[in-house]
Amino acid sequence: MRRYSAFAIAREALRHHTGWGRAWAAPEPKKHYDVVIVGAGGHGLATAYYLGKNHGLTNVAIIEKGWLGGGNTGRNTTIIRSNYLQDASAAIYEKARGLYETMSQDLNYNVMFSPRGVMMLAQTEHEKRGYLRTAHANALQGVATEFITPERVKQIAPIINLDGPRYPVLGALWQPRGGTARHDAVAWGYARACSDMGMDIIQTCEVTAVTREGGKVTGVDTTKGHIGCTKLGIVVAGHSGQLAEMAGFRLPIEAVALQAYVSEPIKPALDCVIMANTVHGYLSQSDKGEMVIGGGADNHNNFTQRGSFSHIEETTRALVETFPMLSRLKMLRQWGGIVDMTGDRSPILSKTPVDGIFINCGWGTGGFKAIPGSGWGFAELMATGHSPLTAEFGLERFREGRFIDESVAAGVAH
Ligand code: FAD
Ligand code: PYC
Repeated sequence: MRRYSAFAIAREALRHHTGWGRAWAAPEPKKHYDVVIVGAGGHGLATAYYLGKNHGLTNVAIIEKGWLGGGNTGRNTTIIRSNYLQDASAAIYEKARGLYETMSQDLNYNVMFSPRGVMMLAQTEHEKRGYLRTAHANALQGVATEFITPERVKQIAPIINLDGPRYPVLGALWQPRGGTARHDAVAWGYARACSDMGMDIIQTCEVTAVTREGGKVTGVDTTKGHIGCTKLGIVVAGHSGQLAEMAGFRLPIEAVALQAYVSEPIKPALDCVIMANTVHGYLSQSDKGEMVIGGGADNHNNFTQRGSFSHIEETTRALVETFPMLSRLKMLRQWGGIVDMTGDRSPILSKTPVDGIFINCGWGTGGFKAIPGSGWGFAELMATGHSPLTAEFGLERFREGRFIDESVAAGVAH
């Protein structure tokens, strides 16, 4: 792989940019791999990357039915934070947040990590008590958050109206090193690094069946033929239920559309991320100047990857009391992604009833922030059979009633 650098940009500028190579190869599938990952979203690609980097496993294929990063990874609103309540969650999300800090250097790819700070507004007494509790838990977990006063909120985000008649701002849970990153770049950076390690990323190749023999995985049938493997990682977000069915087991997962939209670009007005979870809305401002806005998940199961007028109306109405300037903006475009929801709003990173098959799903509305930590832990689980990062997130927790309830920290209404 040719390294990207200031020197390389200068050199290419002098020769009309004719020397850039492909960022990743487009190979035909081989007959057999040590590991096949289904799904070239952030979690699938990060898993492959850490399988190679941390465990020396490079005979790996990542199979994607569309284009890499074209699922939720390329559709999210890019918020990164680790202010979760339970220890197991804080550990994996903080691991991920830490890896984001150095991801551009690690991958030699600018993922535009911007630790601009994330605040979750407290707009009811109940919410305030909840965030105070989270701030205390985070202090014990080594996650840097604090509960801040309304005055400090206003100082950080002057566009806010603290004194709404229904939901005045009572303070906020503030994570100064939370922020955003460019979502496509995260997928592209991992893809380039995986390809450089000799892994095969096979796009426009849909997995249609999972083959097994004597309770053990043997491979997958795809639209490009049968591909054999010793280990299989299923990392397909909203399609996890279908893949599990192909493999012969069931998952406690529902598929729901989550939508977002952006406004016309305006001059810089907001330099942090704000989530207003009581009213179901959140916003940040992109580098292009658009207000990036989202609300709650659709309240019915579906597989549509698009937005709806009712969602714009509902979310904008919820936000204008606290951000009156939004009422003056034109909205530009909207979209949706299919998210994979568990009952406790925590992910599943687990072995499965089929020998050799591992599942990584259930990130629901909040998995972008987790991509590097999830990839790190899931790769360790697949390579060695155990990872301290994923140990609490096994499928057996649903049978044993050991839920990891993160419905408040998830931040997005379900
Ligand atoms: P995906 O990126 O969806 O990748 C799964 C891939 O599997 C897809 O590319 C799909 O095509 C492929 N696939 C499916 N079936 C098959 C098959 N049969 N064969 C081959 N390939 C298959 N999270 C945050 O942390 N912060 C946010 O601000 C945030 N905002 C969001 C906003 C929206 C509107 C949405 C929709 C999600 C948001 N999320 C956010 C959640 C986050 O985007 C997801 O949790 C995360 O991207 C999931 O990544 P993934 O790799 O698991 O899934
Ligand atoms: O998990 O922070 C999050 C999030 C924000 C918007 C959607 N998910």
